Amino acid sequence: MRRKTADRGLFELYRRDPDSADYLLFGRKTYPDRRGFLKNAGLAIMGALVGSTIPFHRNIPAHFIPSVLAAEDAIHGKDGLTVINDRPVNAETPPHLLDDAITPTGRHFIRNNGIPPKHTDATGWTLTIDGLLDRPMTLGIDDLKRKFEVVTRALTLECGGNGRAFFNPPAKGDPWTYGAVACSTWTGVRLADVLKAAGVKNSAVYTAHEGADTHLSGEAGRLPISRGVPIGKAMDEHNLIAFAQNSKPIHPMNGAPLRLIIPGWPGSCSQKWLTRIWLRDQVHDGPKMTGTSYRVPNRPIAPGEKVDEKDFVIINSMPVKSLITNPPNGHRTTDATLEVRGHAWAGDRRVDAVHLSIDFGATWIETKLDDPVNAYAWQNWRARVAFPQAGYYEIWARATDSHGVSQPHAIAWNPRGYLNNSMHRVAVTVSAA
Ligand SMILES: Nc1nc2c(c(=O)[nH]1)N[C@H]1C(S)=C(S)[C@@H](COP(=O)(O)O)O[C@H]1N2
Ligand SMILES: [Mo]
Repeated sequence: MRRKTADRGLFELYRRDPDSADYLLFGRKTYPDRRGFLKNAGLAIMGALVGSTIPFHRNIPAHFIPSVLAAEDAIHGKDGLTVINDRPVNAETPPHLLDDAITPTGRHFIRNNGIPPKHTDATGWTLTIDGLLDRPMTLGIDDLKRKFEVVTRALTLECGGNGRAFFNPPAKGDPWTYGAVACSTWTGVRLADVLKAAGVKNSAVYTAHEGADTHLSGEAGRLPISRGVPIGKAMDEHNLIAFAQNSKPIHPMNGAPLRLIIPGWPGSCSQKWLTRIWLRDQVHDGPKMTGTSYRVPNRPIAPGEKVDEKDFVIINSMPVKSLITNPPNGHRTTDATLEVRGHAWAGDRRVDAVHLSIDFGATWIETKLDDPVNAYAWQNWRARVAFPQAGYYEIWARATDSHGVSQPHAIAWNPRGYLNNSMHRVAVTVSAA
């Protein structure tokens, strides 16, 4: 039982089975009056979460998640994020807080698969590049800065599971809604430059990334996640080995002091707390590379359909998508016109257009779409929308990529809840002035 609580956080426990979560934490079945008595392990866990003893713990109701976890300053240096899991820590950003062209660090989502390292000092941190290379090397962060050109770029990072919460039947995993996406600026050296200096052998086909975080089980040497990309993608000049986020040291939860940014592909390729890049002669088979992790069926399937594991393929480029960052969902106004704005991105592609509808898709309004500030940055768009009369409206946003592919209405369902790029909808109620 202890092990169960150690492996999963409160959020996950309560999502799966609230009564057994109560049993684990409160040491007994839920009573009809819905009050519990936190004791021993449960009390210790709850205390650790809130960072203090809980004098009135006897009054805590069943199915209880401390509200401090949902409070704005629950994670130091983060601002307004919604915590969706505490172990591992996972937090997303409400769409209206992603309104900035460049995402401030405080609003960059957090997606952890394990326990972040305690020590994230840049001094003494090393990155080993080994495997199928002519010149394997171990470099400090100062070595990277000295030996390679330092570049700064705005790069979009989106979790492969963003939008999972809307899958029906539900998909197992963190229930991200809209906000597991961000576009901060990242400063670092090009992964391609470093690999070229190390001399990639012809036999190398895939990278393997390792970080300093630890597995939830606490087992020494067991990695929570280690993904990689094909050499072709690895050599793309837009990938960075980054040591700064928005011109400051990287936030500890976003991978300080060193991380990969592989833009356009699932966020999971962008290893945080980076310690090693290993060049392999086969598709990497590290944790979360195999089975159904970050993989989707190789053909469209019906919601809930069972698919053989051999028919799953690794996700590469993320699909075209957009987000409405103004107005917030549920906006009420007496104004007959409104500036609607947001961002759009399309994995390895560019976004060619973003259209809005306020009549449930009958007609579409073209928005003014900016070029990306650099390749792989999301593109900002805006439009002035006029509402014909008072009433309830939904604004729908639909981006189209450079290959003419648009966002769908319906989710392309898959068992693990990846790649939901269905249109973002925001409710607006206009009342007479
Ligand atoms: N070492 C390590 N790197 C990691 C992860 C992790 O758990 N450990 N999570 C990955 C996933 S699934 C995503 S979506 C991105 C999230 O980056 P962020 O937390 O900075 O937003 O980091 C990736 N890199
Ligand atoms: Mo992710």
